[in-house]
Amino acid sequence: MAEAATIEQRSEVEATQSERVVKSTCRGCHGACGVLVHVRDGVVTKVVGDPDNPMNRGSLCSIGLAAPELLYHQDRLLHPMKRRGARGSGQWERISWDEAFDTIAAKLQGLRQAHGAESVCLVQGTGRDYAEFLYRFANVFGTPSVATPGYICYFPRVVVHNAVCGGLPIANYEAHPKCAVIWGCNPHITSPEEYQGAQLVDALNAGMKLIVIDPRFTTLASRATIWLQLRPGTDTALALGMLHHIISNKLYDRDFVENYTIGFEQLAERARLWPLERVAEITWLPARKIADAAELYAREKPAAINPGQVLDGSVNAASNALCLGHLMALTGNLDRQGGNVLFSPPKVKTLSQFALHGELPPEANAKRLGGAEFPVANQGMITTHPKLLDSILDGTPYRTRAVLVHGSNALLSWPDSQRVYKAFNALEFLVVTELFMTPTAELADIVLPVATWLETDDVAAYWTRHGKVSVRQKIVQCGEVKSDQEILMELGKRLGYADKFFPTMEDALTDLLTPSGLTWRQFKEVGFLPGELRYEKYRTRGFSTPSRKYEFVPEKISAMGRDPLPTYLEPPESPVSKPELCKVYPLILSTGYRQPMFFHSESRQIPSLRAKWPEPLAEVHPETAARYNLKDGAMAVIESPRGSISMKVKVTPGVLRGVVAAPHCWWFPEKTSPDHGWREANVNMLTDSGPPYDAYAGSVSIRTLLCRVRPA
Ligand SMILES: Nc1nc2c(c(=O)[nH]1)N[C@H]1C(S)=C(S)[C@@H](COP(=O)(O)OP(=O)(O)OC[C@H]3O[C@@H](n4cnc5c(=O)[nH]c(N)nc54)[C@H](O)[C@@H]3O)O[C@H]1N2
Ligand SMILES: Nc1nc2c(c(=O)[nH]1)N[C@H]1C(S)=C(S)[C@@H](COP(=O)(O)OP(=O)(O)OC[C@H]3O[C@@H](n4cnc5c(=O)[nH]c(N)nc54)[C@H](O)[C@@H]3O)O[C@H]1N2
Ligand code: SF4
Ligand SMILES: [Mo]
Repeated sequence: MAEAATIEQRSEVEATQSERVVKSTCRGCHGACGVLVHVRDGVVTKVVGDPDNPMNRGSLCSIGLAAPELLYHQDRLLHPMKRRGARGSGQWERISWDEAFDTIAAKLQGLRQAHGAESVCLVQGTGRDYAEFLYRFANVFGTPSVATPGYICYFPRVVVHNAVCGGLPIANYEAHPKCAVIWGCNPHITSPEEYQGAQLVDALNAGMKLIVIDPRFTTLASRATIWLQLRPGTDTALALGMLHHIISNKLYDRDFVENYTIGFEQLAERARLWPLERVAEITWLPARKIADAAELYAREKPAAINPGQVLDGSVNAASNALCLGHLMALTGNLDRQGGNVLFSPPKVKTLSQFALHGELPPEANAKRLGGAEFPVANQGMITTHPKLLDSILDGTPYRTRAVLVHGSNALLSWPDSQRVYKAFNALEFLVVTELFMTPTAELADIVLPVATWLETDDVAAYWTRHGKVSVRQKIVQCGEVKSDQEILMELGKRLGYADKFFPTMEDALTDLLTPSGLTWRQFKEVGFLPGELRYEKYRTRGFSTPSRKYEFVPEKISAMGRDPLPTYLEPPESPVSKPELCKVYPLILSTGYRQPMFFHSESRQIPSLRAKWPEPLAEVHPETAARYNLKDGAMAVIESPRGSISMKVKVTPGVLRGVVAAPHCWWFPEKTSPDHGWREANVNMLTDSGPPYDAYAGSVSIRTLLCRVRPA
């Protein structure tokens, strides 16, 4: 009975008599929706949206609403486990936390002594609020190896935007832009990084115009003023064409360009190489439509650009970020209300402060796998997956022998799954900290049961750049689970670094909150901490760049020895770059469109969510279907030079002709064999982890490649 409920900001772990409601923050995805968690007799009964939270104002998505199903799922890991049989045999034995920690600590000590700290790699999946603890552990232990998807997701744009303007500019939906460019993105479903879908929807309802750049007819495309259905992987050419059009037609903001930027002439010269006719040929878009989009974006002010991950998971990752930054700057939409804003963070420690980045000795830092090759990834302290696989399998430039995974179902989400499988089998020691026994966890020596967000105290949305943090509270405890933060702190202590890790989680969070002057307990009362909101800060203090201006030719990128101006490379596998291969694999495979009820490989075991989307659907255009004899609802085999998978066909006029759009990370937890069907419909069986890579960030073309399709 919600009416009788009292709202408490306190975390209570023991059972109580009546229902209570606790404010917290969801972490079913990247978003940070405020929630009210209803608890009766110590049991979470439901999770609803918090109307007072400015991020979501009461709305929640299906993943958030299903949180109690996740929390109490019968298959959750509740105790540490040690593998008994061979890797992947599915034979496990329960052990105590003491035994687990002692075994891991002894193994890591031994490896460090024999082969150096760099023989141990820490792995994290997508951005999560424990990144600062993971890095702290790695830095204190002395390994430069922290492998994350950051090189194909988010960090190319973070580092590049930081070079051009000193921060990451975020679409300011709250201030209702007049126009938004949704660039390979589905924010109302994905809330990627800083964005909250709910705010975008509000802005749309207030009359915001949309330019949607997507080979698929998405829900947002259906509301677009202009929909650019481009050939997958050609975004950089499109962006260069838009830059060219805006410059050559003098549609740019002269005041901003003259007073607050440097390098305009060089950019103009580069852009001249990209006349619309050339761009039209590459992108398969009509030149007139590109011009219309450029004009709409340049004229309708304020306007915001909302980039998706397709721009990062590309061999053009850095160029894409350069182009988008330049579009924002040229049109004067940078750091303007309703444009793309450089939000000031709330007063908490930065990730690098809390993570003690300064503790990692320079000689260890210099050993980062791929560090010299990929300066942008190196600056983000990211080891790329391909370089880690090379290190494990080939011992180049040294051998990685142990991996500690915190939140990655690597067999599903990393490029080139067969190679990941080979590599994980070749490891001396693998620890996986997980919610469920995933196909990746099945390969581990030790599996540690992790807490959900309902079982974790945390400063939520810590790593994002929308300028807000909010409280996440430990409300219940299932089995013996511990949060990633607690696990990493305890392991740090067992390795002899008690001085670097805190006596309790409360102490750690109070330390993280130091600049705010709040203790963790006080923060729980406050619940929400915004940074200072100020627009057009450049007018008084310039941009945080070496020149204090927006840099069209960023000095920091030049200093990395990379071209500071954007250029377009064809995807490594495309009808243009590989015409011979295209005769055998004639279709473009676009991987990884997000489904609203699954976060990557998660939720496939949650009944209410799986019922809404029971199986993976490969989308093809009716003409493509007719040509390859594919029937709507029938199974098809999709093949690339690397492998073969099966998915159900969805015939829809909404996808570009000649393209197969397939979701990523599909596995089948219901299959009781220890591989849980990870090879069957996993799109990364088809992707490649080999070169070419983005020369700045080491990204791979994980979302665009060639394939062929036939009825199963
Ligand atoms: N082909 C293709 N591949 C892609 C993509 C694509 O579009 N196409 N997208 C890429 C992108 S952008 C990203 S970011 C990556 C994502 O890749 P990952 O983040 O590695 O995603 P998952 O493989 O789903 O792994 C997450 C795992 O963490 C577990 N988990 C959930 N919460 C926690 C927690 O709090 N602690 C711990 N320890 N575990 C937890 C889940 O059960 C799940 O098994 O995938 C990439 N892979
Ligand atoms: N529900 C849910 N939410 C998520 C995730 C999830 O797995 N599920 N993953 C999270 C993560 S880590 C990330 S990085 C974000 C990603 O989130 P987004 O970037 O918002 O979304 P995606 O669905 O990956 O891709 C958006 C659109 O890009 C289109 N697209 C494909 N190829 C191209 C191309 O070459 N160019 C252009 N312009 N468009 C293309 C696809 O058709 C798709 O409609 O979502 C986050 N949120
Ligand atoms: S959008 Fe993300 S944070 Fe918000 S309710 Fe859904 S899963 Fe939770
Ligand atoms: Mo991502």
